[in-house]
This record gives sequence, C-alpha cells and structure tokens, in this order.
Amino acid sequence: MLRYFTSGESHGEALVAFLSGMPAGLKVDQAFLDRELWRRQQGYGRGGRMKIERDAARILSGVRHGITIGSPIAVLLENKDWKNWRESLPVEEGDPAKHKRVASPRPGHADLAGALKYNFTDARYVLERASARESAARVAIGGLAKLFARELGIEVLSHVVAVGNASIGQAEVPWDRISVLRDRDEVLLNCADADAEALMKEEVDRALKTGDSVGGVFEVVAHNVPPGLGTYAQWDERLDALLAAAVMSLQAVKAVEIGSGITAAASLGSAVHDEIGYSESDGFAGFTRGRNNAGGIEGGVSNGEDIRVRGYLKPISTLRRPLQSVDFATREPVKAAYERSDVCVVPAAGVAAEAMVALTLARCALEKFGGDSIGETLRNFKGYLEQLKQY
Ligand code: EPS
Repeated sequence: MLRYFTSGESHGEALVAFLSGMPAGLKVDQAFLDRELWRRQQGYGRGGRMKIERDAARILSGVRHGITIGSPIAVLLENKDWKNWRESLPVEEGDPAKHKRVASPRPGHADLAGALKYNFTDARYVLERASARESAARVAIGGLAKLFARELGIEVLSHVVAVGNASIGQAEVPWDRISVLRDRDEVLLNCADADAEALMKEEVDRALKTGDSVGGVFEVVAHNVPPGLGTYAQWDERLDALLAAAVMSLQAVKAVEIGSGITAAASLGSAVHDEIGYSESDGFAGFTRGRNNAGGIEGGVSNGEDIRVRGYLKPISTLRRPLQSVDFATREPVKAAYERSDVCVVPAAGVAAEAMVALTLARCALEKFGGDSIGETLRNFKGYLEQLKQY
C-alpha cells in the first residue's frame, strides 16, 4: 500500500516527506521533481517568502542509481528562511526573549482552534505546522507519484478556474489547453484563458491594494486514467471520496467538486448524465461520451474519461488589514496578528492538489495492479488493458 507522511515547521530547518510502498525500478527524474516544486512557488499574489526559498527535493533514501529500490523514500526540502529563525524557533530551549509570539489568533486560520487543542499560550507552534508551506513536501512526493502514473500513461495537471469574482465559467477546458500551461516559464494565474486571467490579476491587485486577500477555484485534471480505479464496493474505497479527502486536506480548501457536481444539483438528470456511445477504436474499451459532467467517476469508480476535481479556496486568512480578534494573554479586543503572507495562492494550491490527486491515483492503481517492481506492475496493467480491449 502506498503511504505517505510529511513533517516540518514552516520556519524550521527543513520539511521532510516519507513515501512508502512505491515499487522498485521507477526511474527518478530529479529535474522533474524540482520543476514541480518551482511550479508550486509561482503565481501572481505570492508573498515575500517565495523570494527567499528555491525549493529542491533532496532524496535521502529509497532511491539508488537513479531508480526506486522498493524501500521507503525520504525527501528533504531545506527551508532557506531557517537562518533567520534559528534563534526565535530553536529545537533546543533557547532564549525565550527571542521567541516570536503570535499574540492574537487570525480568524479563519488554525490559530485559535490549534492553541486550544494543544494548550499553547500563543499561536506560534500552530501556524508553523498549519502553514501551506507544508504542501511543498507533498509536491515532492507527489512528483514521484506522477512519475509512476506516467508509466501507466496517466498525466495530472491543474489550471485556475476562478480568482475572486473573475472566472472562466463552467465550460470544460480541453486537455490540450491545460497541458500547455505546464511549460510556461512565467506563471501569472495559470489560467487557460488570457482574458479571464487578466481579470483575475485585477482581482488580486484589488486585494493587494486594500490589504485584503482573495480565494478562488482550481481544477485538477487527470488524463488517460483507465476505467476501474476505486470501487463502489466499500465506502472508503470510492475514488471520488478518496480524491475529495485528498484535495480537502490542502490548506485553505473549503469545498471540493467532482466534474460538474455543484451545478448538477440544480439541473435535471437529462442535462447532467453523460450519454454513452460506442466506437470500436476509441478509449479503453470503445465506449464513448459526448461530455464529462461526471468528472470521470461514476459510482466511485473511474470510467475512462478525464478525472476532473475542483478545489474551492477560501481567501488567505492572514490579512495586512487584520480583522478583529482577542489577545491570548489579556483577552482584550485587538486586531488579529499579521505575519508576512500571500494574497492569492490559487495556482500554487492547484499544483499541490495535482500532487494529492497523483498520490491518490497511484495508490488506487497499485491496489488494483499490485507489483513490487515496475515491471510486475506494468505486466499486470497491460494484461488489464488487453482485457478491456477484448471486452
Ligand atoms: C507558504 C505559504 C504561506 C506563506 C509561507 C510560505 O503560509 P501560510 O499558509 O501560513 O500563510 O506565508 O511563508 C511564510 C510563512 C513566510 O514566512 O512568509 C508556502 O506555500 O510555501
């Protein structure tokens, strides 16, 4: 079973990610992993931190001579900002006078709930772990999951659907317009529509000017996924449920949609469900669809169409013009704490969500096809593809 964990504080020495259960023999492309990390750092509206960090995945274990060896993989991402925090956030006791308290919780952040839960007198330790910086570690191991998925012909990418009130609308963006975004060396808002992207930039500018923040919607698309991943047989094995949890687990995501799930709720069945046709040479087994409102999943099982998952992001909760809060120590009304932050992270969250979708698909594929080596997995996979062709 593919399992993974991350560790690390936002301003600690490093982030660490662990990935266990990857078959042996997968070629590891270091430049690809680092490019994925770079992609997560991009986007209009990021804060000053992105000028400090240049994320790189340092693999500590589980990969030798450029291939996975079936052993647990540990990846380390250095925090360059650590040198500025050594004294205020040391591992050892250090000098309490140098600690940086977060005296008043930010509404919308984990600050208050976390401080109550762990019995902290301020929110420093809470935000250090709740920060979206952690998602960099997921992108590193998500990159490995993407390399595995590629062996099966599956590609996972994202694009931005909305920032604030600026949106590309409901129409499905075809794969070839999403895949070209990956190679851009300058990322504005990672939107496939230039006009919509210009309006999105205006939304960010407005928030920047007023000391506010802005949320939005990204869509992750998994292309060329075979039918049969996930199952309706048990609630916790349904692919849509697994993807929803994976994407919802990302910082600031407050809702997840599969396909056109949200508009479907207000539509008639005839306008929603994707009619089935047949054309021998098409798809995995010849069955075709004229549209993909189901987002590639029916009954918790992939159906061979592109998988489409949207994440809805609340606006970042750290505001330069802070909302009302209460001082942890005095309980007096004060403004919420402000720390250097981003104003808009929708494109970056999309990249982190790609990692979560890739990890989820890799786990489901390994459950279905098994294999301790890539060769074994691919043999089983090809046998299944043949079965679909013969269906
Ligand atoms: C970061 C996301 C944001 C940034 C963080 C880096 O974290 P949060 O979710 O806490 O707002 O603010 O950088 C900092 C904490 C900082 O010092 O600027 C990321 O995605 O890497």
